Amino acid sequence: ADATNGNGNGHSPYLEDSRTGLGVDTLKRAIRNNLFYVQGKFPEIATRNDYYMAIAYAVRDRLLQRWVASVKQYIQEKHRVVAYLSAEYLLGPHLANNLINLGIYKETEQACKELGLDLEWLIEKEVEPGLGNGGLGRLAACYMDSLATLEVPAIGYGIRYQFGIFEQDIRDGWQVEDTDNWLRRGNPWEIARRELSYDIKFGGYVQTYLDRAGKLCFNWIPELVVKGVAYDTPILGYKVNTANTLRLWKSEAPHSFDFQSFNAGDYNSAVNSKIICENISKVLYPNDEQIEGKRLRLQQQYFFVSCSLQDMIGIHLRQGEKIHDFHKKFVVQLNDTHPAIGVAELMRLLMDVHQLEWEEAWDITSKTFAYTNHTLLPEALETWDLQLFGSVLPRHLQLIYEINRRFVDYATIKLYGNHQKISSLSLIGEGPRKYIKMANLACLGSFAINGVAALHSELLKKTVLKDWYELMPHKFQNKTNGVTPRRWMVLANPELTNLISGKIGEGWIKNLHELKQLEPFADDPEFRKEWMQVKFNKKKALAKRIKKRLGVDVDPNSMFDILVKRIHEYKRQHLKVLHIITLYNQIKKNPSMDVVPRTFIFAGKAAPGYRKAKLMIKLINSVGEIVNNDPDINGRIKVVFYPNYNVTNAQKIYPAADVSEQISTAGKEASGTGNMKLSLNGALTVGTLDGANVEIRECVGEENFFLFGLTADEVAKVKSEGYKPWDYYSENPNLKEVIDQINSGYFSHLDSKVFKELTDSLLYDDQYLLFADYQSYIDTQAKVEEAFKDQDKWARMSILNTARMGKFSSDRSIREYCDEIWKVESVPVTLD
Ligand code: Z57
Repeated sequence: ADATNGNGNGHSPYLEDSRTGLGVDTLKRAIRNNLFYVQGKFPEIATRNDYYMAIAYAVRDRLLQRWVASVKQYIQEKHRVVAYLSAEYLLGPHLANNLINLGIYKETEQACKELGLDLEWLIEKEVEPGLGNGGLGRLAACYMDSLATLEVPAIGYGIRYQFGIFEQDIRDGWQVEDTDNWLRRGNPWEIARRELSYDIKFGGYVQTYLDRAGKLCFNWIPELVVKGVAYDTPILGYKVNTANTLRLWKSEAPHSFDFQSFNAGDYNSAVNSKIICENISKVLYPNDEQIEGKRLRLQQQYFFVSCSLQDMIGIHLRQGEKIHDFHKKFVVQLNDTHPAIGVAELMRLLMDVHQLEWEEAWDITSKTFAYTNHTLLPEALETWDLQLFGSVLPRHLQLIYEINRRFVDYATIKLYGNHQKISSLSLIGEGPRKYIKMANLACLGSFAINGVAALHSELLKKTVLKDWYELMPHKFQNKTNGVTPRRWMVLANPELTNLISGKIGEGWIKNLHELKQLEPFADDPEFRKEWMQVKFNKKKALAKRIKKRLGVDVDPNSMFDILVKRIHEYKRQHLKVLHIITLYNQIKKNPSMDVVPRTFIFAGKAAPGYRKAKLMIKLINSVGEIVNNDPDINGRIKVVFYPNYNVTNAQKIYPAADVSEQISTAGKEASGTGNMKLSLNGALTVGTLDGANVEIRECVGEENFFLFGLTADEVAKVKSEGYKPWDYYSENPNLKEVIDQINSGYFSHLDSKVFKELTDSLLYDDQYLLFADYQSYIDTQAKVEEAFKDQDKWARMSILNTARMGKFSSDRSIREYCDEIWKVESVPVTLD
């Protein structure tokens, strides 16, 4: 029967076994078998989740086949391996992505259909693993996809949080948080490796002693030992056999857990200690670009980094290699400073466990690590109170002191005693309390340091890492971020994918530069029509979701103006609100004016402890309530706050965007990646010259980009001359009206105090220069409106925009990392 499946995979339908075959009938058989043998169910009583699981396990079998082949290949041939260390991986749902990468989406859809199932409906059932906050965690996920697609041997290491990023709900306009119990229905995508575990020490003290040869030795006697257990998730590349490993660590009480000896049989404290151990990987800290300085967070960082480094050393030694060659086997990428403790930990492992001398240990360590910085916000640079640090990691404090002593000696000579520079470079900060500077540890311990967009990398060298750049210019590089076109186009926007592939073939999915071939079609009226039709359908689908979730009617013919990202003052969601109120006032004064109907869509989470960010959400919703229900407006502008922004929702929002809002204060957004996803999906950007916006504009052409606002240099200048927001306020009647209106309680049932904290900061001490950019933003939005009136021209701009996004594939980013930092090569994997 399978002879007619026509799946085009080149697999013989007759020889397929139900464990690995890719044909429709084989998949059908696998799904039916799994329902019975894995879920213990039959169709009459199977639930939606049972079917989801049955399909997931069918897909997993096919992943495992490739995963085992990849591991075999890597072991036999002893390749150099990338270890990506990240405290966050914001993966998004697995099922549909794996179907695409396996090349069996259509076949599975058909198999489901023949079983009376709707694949899309089952895909919607998946609870996404939200093991990250925002851009940084999502970047790690895109990079795992590209590493596998480029067939690069790589392991991603991180933490298996039992609770990921909180779920956001909106009540009375305010954000409320709910826990993310993502594992409640089980996780078919991971495999627990019970046998793969490491003991991790915390607290206590360090004994020194002389060994028989008279060498000074260190013995760390911990107060607490925790076991880290590996949970592996295969990450399959797109239409290749490479399946890499994402290895996440779960904390548990150690097996040698001996409550006889140290708890004297005290059951309660034994249970208590077990809870303390399990707490370490319990929950993701929900801050993006904001540090918390909590003991448990430091424990999390050390926990996963120590597990990972011990694991790498184990892999290396089991291959019969020498510890001295560790840096030749592994290159370890630090995703921000969260895993930077690895520098001290590798020193400890090499010296205290593997008996190397300092010089050799340091030589290996400083050839192993490379560091990616993701922020220019000085307040986001991670530091740890020294006392707290010493109480969690006493041995590492000693090591950091010694690393620093040697470094300061070197720097003193190099810098001829320039004390200010030396103290800025020191790993230890002095103030009312001493603290450890993690960025400095990362810079010193790494052979390469990179920013995540061209502008960001330049600003790093001029500002936050200036002294490091002057001392070690050879370490500094740029690696502009990218996003995976598999998830962000093929999966999120199959309609546009088909339209594109129909014209230029499918090569662009692996080589995004090929999108360039679309350019000529920007002038083809028929293609424009089809392009806009896809956009319209995606807008209709989103409108339907908005209606269902929020009860708000939005018109898919209106311009969808989209601002979705974490809520933060520097990202300036409140600047967008000032624009909306300005527009509202214009219409109120002249209700018959000719206005382009717009739907303003916001989404994003605020860190639970970030009061102003939460207030921004309340402001958006309050303005929405007035605007959406004002008869003078008559539905011409609508404001929507779509709750619980996550990967799943992002996949629905990006394809429906006409306008992409990228309005951070110049010099504040390191790169941005949502800007890339939106632009790839044909949205036109309204943006400042910040982060990767600069490069996006260069690629799409300035005539296809709505630029506004001060440049990073101008921002610095305005600040140095003393920014006076009050002047802008008093000199701009429209701006004044908007602020006064918010303060009058117009949007808050006449309660004039609700938003005071926000408006006060805008009026008196705004770090983010909203008022300085206000008029420029308003003027630019008027141009957006004009442009949208000419739908034919808009279609042309939109097509060109997509056609010119080739640079922003994470495949390009990863290739650059491979060639210029990691020095690793592709290793094709064959199935036997
Ligand atoms: C985070 O998501 C980012 C930077 C950080 O320092 C932390 Br902590 C979390 C983001 C940047 O804000 C984005 O501009 C950037 O695109 C992203 O990291 C990935 O590089």
